Amino acid sequence: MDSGQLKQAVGRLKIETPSWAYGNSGTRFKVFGQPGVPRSPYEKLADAAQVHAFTAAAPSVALHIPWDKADDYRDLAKAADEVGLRIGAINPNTFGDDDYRLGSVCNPDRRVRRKAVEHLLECIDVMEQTGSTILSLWFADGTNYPGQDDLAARQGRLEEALSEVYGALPAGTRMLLEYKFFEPAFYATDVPDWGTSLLHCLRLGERAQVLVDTGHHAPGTNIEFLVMALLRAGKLGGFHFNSRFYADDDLIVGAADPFQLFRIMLEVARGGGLEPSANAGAGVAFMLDQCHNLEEKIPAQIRSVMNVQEATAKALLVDADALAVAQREGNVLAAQDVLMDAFNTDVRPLLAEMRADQGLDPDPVAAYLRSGYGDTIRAERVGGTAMGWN
Ligand code: PSV
Ligand code: MN
Repeated sequence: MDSGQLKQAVGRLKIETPSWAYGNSGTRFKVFGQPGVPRSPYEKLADAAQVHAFTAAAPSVALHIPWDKADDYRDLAKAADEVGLRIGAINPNTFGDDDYRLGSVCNPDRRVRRKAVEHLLECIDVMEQTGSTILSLWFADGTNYPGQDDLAARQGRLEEALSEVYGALPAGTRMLLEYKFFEPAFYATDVPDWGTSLLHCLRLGERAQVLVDTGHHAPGTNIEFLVMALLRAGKLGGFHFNSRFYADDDLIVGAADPFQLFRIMLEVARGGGLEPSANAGAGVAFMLDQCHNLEEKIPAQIRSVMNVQEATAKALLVDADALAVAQREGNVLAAQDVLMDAFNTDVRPLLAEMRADQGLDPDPVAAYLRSGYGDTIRAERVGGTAMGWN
C-alpha cells in the first residue's frame, strides 16, 4: 500500500467516543471532579464535537441510559447534528439500581428481570428517536459464591431476555453483546467471555454480534486471535477500546501495550474489518470505552483516537506479500522482521500529512489546547451538577 492509499484508509476510520468519558469518573475509592465538566448530555455533545473537530475521525457519540437521560431524545439527536455529530450506540444501564443486587436479566426474581427487560426495550425507543443503529449490551450479572444461584438457570433467563429484546430490534439495527470475565461479580459472571457471548449471538441470529472490550480479558489472553476468529464468523460487532495494566483500568487505548493494539488492528485489517462492507454491510463499530480520572478529558479522547489511527497505520504498513513468502517458507525470523518493521515505523509524520490534507491541524492535541475551549468551559460551566458516576 503506498502512502496515498494508507492516508486514505486511515482517514476513513471512524472511532466513536463515549458520552461517559466527558463526565467525572474515578475508582470505587474516589471520583475526582474536574472543573468545566458537562452538566447535561447536551454539554457532553459539545465536548465530543471538539474531538471530532480536531481529528475528523470521531463523528458519533455513544449514550448510556439513564446516565444520559433526556426529556426529548429527538431534540438531543438534533443537537448532535447541529455540532456535526450523530448518536452512536445506546448502552442500557442495568447495574445502577438497588433492584439489581442479584443481577438484572438473570436475577432470580421475575419482577426484577421484567424491570431490566423493560429498560432494554425503552433503550430501543431511544434508538428510534435518536437514529442509533446499535444497542450495546453489557450485564453486570453474576454471582459471588458457588451455590448462590443456579448457573444454568441464569443462562436460561438471559436467553429469554435477549430473545425478547432481539425480537424488538427495529429494521437496520443490531445488538452487540459485551462480555467481561470479572467485576462486579467475583465467582461467576453470566457473560464472562467471547464464547458465551458468541453462543447467545449465534442462537439469536444475524443481527446479534459480539462486542470486544479490550479491558475485559484475563492477563495474557491473545485478543487478536479471538478478533480474527469472530471476524471470520461475521460476528465481530465492534470494540470498546481502552487499555489495562491490571484489571479493567479504562485507560487511554494503547497506553499500556501499543504492540497489542497494533496486533489487534492487524487482524482487523487482514480480516477485512476496516471495510465498510464488513459484517454484511454493517461494518465493525470502533468505539472507545475509557474514562479519564486524572487527565484532562477532551485532549485525552483526542489522544486515544490518534493512538487507534497510529496502530491502524502501522498495521496497514505490514508488507503482506513479504509476510506470505516468509510464512510459506516457514521462515520464522523473516516473518517476525516483517511485522516489527511495520510496528517500528514512525507513522506520525504521515498522519500529520493526512491531517493537513484533510484541512486539519497536524497536531490535534496541541491545536485543541491552543483553541481556548478548555478555558471557556472551565469559566462558563460554574454551578449546576457535574455529570459523572456519582
Ligand atoms: C463495563 O466495565 C463496561 O465496559 C461496559 O461497557 C459499560 O457499559 C461501561 O464499562 C461503563 O463504563
Ligand atoms: Mn465496555
